[in-house]
Amino acid sequence: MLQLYFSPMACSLASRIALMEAGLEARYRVVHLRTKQVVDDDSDFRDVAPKGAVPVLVLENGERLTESAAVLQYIADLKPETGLAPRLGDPDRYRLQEWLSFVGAEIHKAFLFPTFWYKDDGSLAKPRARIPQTLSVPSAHLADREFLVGNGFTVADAHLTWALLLLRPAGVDITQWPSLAAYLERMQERPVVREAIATEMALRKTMPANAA
Ligand SMILES: N[C@@H](CCC(=O)N[C@@H](CS)C(=O)NCC(=O)O)C(=O)O
Repeated sequence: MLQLYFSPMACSLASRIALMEAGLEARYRVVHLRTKQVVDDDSDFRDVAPKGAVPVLVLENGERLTESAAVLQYIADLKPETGLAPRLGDPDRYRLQEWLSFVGAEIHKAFLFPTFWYKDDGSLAKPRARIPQTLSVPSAHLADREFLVGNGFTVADAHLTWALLLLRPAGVDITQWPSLAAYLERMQERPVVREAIATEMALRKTMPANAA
């Protein structure tokens, strides 16, 4: 069975959403990000993942896959009929990768990650200054679209949904971008997305010293 190492409401939420949208069973293993402890057996997460970061997907053959963009596409490709990713060769596949990279680099690492992990000694001013320009891109794109790519929900939507959810605790009010706020509401109306968030929010309450 697939296994997903995750931490409640971390970027691994997108992988949980993808697995659930694909109807794939998985064993979900909680990682405490600050202590790097795997909660169910007290083992050291760094033995599984030297990067020390979630998500990690353990494949059926035992190999471990990291990096959200890769994990999300792998999950989507296990169930191509769900349309969670355009098929290889479809030009929209590159649009999907474009959005996965954008969310991972320009939103997650550019300002979500520093906001959650670094003490604000003034060093967050520059990452924060980038937020309006960065968010104006998906905001304009979604002004007349329901989804990021094509006409259906893809793993890029799972990734962006997670990032938008974390903006509020990061102190960013997304109602400044009405199309993003409306998009987030739409995504949260999806039963799977709602269930995934509820599961992880409940778990998060049991791990107060965890991050992100
Ligand atoms: N580039 C990676 C980033 C993964 C990442 O930074 N995960 C965070 C949680 S959102 C994490 O586990 N951080 C713990 C750490 O870096 O020590 C990806 O997109 O999957």
